[in-house]
Amino acid sequence: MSELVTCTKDGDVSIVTINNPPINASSQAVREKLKAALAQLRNAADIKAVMLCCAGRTFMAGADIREFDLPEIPAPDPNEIHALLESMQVPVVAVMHGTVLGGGLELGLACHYRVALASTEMGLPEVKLGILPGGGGTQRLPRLVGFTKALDMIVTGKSMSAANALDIGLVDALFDGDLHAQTLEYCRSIAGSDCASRVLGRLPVELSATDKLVLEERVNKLPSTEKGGNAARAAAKSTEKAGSLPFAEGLKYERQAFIDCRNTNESKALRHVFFAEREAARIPNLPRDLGLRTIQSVGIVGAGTMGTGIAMSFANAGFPVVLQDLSPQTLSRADEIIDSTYQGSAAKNRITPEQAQHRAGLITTTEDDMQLSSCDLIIEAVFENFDIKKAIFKRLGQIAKPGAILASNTSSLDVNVLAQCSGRAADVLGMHFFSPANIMRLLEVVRCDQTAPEVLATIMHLAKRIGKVPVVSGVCFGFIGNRMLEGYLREAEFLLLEGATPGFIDKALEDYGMAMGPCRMIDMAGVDVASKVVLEQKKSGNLPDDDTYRVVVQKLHEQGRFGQKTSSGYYRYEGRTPVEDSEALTLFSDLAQQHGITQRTDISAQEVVERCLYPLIAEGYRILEEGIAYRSGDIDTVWLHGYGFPAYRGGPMFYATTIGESNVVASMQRYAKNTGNTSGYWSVPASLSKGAN
Ligand code: 3H9
Repeated sequence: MSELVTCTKDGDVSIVTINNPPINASSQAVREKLKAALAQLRNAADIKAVMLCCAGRTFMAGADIREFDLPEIPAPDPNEIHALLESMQVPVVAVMHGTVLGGGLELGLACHYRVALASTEMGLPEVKLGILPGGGGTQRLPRLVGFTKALDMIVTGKSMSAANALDIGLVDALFDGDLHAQTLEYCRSIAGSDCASRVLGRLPVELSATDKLVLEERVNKLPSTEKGGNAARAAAKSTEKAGSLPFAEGLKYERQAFIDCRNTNESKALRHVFFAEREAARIPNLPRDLGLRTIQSVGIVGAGTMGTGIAMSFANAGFPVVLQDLSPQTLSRADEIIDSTYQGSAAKNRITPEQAQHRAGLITTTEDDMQLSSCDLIIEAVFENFDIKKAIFKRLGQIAKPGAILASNTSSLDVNVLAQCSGRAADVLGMHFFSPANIMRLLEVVRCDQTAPEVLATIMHLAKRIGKVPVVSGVCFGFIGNRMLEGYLREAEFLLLEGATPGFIDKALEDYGMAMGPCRMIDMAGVDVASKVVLEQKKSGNLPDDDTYRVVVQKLHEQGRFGQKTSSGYYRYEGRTPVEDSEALTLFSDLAQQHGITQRTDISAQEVVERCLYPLIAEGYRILEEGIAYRSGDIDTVWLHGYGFPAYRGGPMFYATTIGESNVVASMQRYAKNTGNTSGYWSVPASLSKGAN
């Protein structure tokens, strides 16, 4: 293993290089070596400047997040390193490239000068981990770039380009090309300069009346402490302290606030999410030397909303796509959607007009399925009709070139059966995109009984190339996400029958943090679509054959209340705004009466949240027991990226551990008793009971 920190010399410039791949995180070992290197350089009489660089793809991209689980940050403390840098007798230049984030930018702020490659991105993303910059970021940045600009970076956690950083004075010079050689020259130009005047902690910072107003407005717009806003609020407060406390006191304040944030559930959840997302992309027990199949072109069968969205996902990443459909009308509608989507993105300056044209040009629409035969990957995305899908897989098995991967975008059908129909089951898997497929990042990659390991690995790798967050699921009804959703929707509907209104249920769950409550969600996705799934799945025996099971959605469907598209569903709609509808409420109470369900007025928000979430969580435990998901973090990733579960709660499985599995079990047992349900809806999975003991 190469040295974590090396020290070399070029004439009278000393070059300190950190080498801790992949992102040069500031770990205890890195800090220890850096401290030793700086201590040596303090006494070197023959140097005129120090370059502080990082090897590999990036300058330091932050503190090692894993250290935050330890009771203390192991010594030496980052602030000790920063103080050493500031007290050097010769100018120290931070030489930045890649992604200079968090503790990495704080390291740079402790240097006397900062130079960067033009392609560098920099920022203080700590709030995204539920913490705040704890290595002086909230105290030094306002002194360098002014209070308002610093506040913006610290509270949003957003990165900025090197060009913007130069504009606001965060970096002193930008270089293109040979960063090392140009910095050496730069070092010689500043050799002998007064570095004490460049120590940021010594600069004054005062908050003007405007700064104070900006601060107030900013804080007022933040989510509450309980709803994921704790870190951003603490970060704003700490940045404010730069204006009111002496530097050393400010550092102390910041550190305590950092520790307080680090210990919150918000931060624990967000750190869990960070690692879970990365872990989800890993397939356990793959042979090390497994080769991937080459994917350079993609075919899609079915040019409806899903197929078109999937086509754009690939075109966005530069893949040529053949989008095939038997209906010329569907194809011309797809062409229109593709053009208008890209033109819309160009109009909003998200992409250039040239990019829009290029991306649209990558998608060829055709009625001729033989054009799919040369594609490396073919994704079937027709509507959920098993017979049609079976026929398509039979045909794809015949026309696809050898080695091509065949995927189905089904959300509910058995992909193992489709694999058999193709006659080449090893090449087949599921790719369950979420709608709108060109926007939503989640991709459930469904591994079938006979999917070849390299096929699964190829698609996981490909998913990352098109910017998706892939999660592997085994084959089962609804895969990970929709299978868990079922219990959630079941209870939402029972609550409607028991007398809760759609508005009350949605508000309770949105207050909990869900992006959208269940009633609004189905109204948006389409009551007709949801009802058909229930009907089909009841027929196939995947859902309970119980008269009351999801009877509400079926009744709404029967009444032509399809949701937003017919301006009535669980709600009635004024434009896009849902309004509580007395007709719908009467429909629910009539249904309750028919099924002998007594309505009550004592349903609390807490009951709504527990009754909807606990069946969902319990299903997650079953999914793990059955090996459908590899890890509980995978399940959390599905819920965060596919269903609007609040990241600051870490996902349903993580949430269960924060509130205590024994509490989940006790509540489930209570609801089993109170609701008097004997259909096993409240049965507790063995692993959840075990976790509770
Ligand atoms: C901080 O700095 C606090 C300080 O203010 C104060 C302290 C007192 N730690 O994302 P990738 C791993 S808070 C540990 O796939 P990319 C990651 O898990 C921190 N590990 O690469 C993965 O491991 P594996 C502020 C980390 O090229 C591997 O590195 N900084 C860390 O797509 C590659 O990561 C941040 O929040 C870390 N800090 O993206 C930046 N970062 O291979 C967080 C990454 O085993 N990091 N790993 O799965 C990122 O945003 C992205 O990793 C980055 C690279 C953009 C840098």
